[in-house]
Amino acid sequence: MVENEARKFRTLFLSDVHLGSKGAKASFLLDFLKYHDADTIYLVGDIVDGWRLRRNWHWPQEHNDIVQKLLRKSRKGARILYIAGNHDEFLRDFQGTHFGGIEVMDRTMHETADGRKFLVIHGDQFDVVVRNARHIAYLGDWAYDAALAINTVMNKVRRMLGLRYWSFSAWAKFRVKKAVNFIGSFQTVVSDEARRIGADGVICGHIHHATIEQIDGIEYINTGDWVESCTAIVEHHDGRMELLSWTHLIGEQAGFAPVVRLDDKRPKAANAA
Ligand SMILES: [Mn+2]
Repeated sequence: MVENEARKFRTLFLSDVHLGSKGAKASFLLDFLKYHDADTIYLVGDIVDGWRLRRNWHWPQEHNDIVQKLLRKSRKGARILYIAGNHDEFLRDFQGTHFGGIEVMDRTMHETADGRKFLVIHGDQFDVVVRNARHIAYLGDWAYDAALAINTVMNKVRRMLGLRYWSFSAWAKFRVKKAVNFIGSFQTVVSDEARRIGADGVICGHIHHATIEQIDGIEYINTGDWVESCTAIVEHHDGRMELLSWTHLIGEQAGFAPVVRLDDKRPKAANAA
């Protein structure tokens, strides 16, 4: 049936699924993966919520199904790259290795069909820079590098102590009134990094706030999440980037009929992380 055929893109970017937590909208993502395919798939961090799994094992069949679905796409020829996030940072110890055909790394560069270079990174690395942006701008490059190193060490120690990752997004959400400013700071800091390494843009996740926008000449793209907004970024075969929102797709494109009933458990629209 033509209407049920998957849409095939050049690249698909997903992040912040948080499998292993009760918040993961696994059935929506399963449905999305059924109707959306790509030559290359980037998992942009926090796909598995290791921090939560350690405390409270929550792994229903649907979460397994997503892993199986991705592995099947890999077997059928899709290249899958898994960029580690802070919730699945255990993967950072396995950089450069392969799991069932899935390549693991901390960051990478993606080149679009029309030749633009995008830094692909989860984004938690910049939490500490965001918090101390003013001081670091004043102190310069060495403070910036030191801040990144401190953040890594601090969270490694927290992990050893069994503490949760210090989450920028949770912190920003806690300070609701200022959240928009923090999202703005995050976007600026991550875009600065893309500029620093000579990229045209950046594709990240982490703050659960999907968008495609220009920030001082850098194309800032955030994949969003599958906890609240259920969003993904796709690259068309001509290099054009598009933000897909599953809640919009199921509403507007009857051809992609969802297999799950959505009447009573429709996720909220995208909002500030
Ligand atoms: Mn994160």
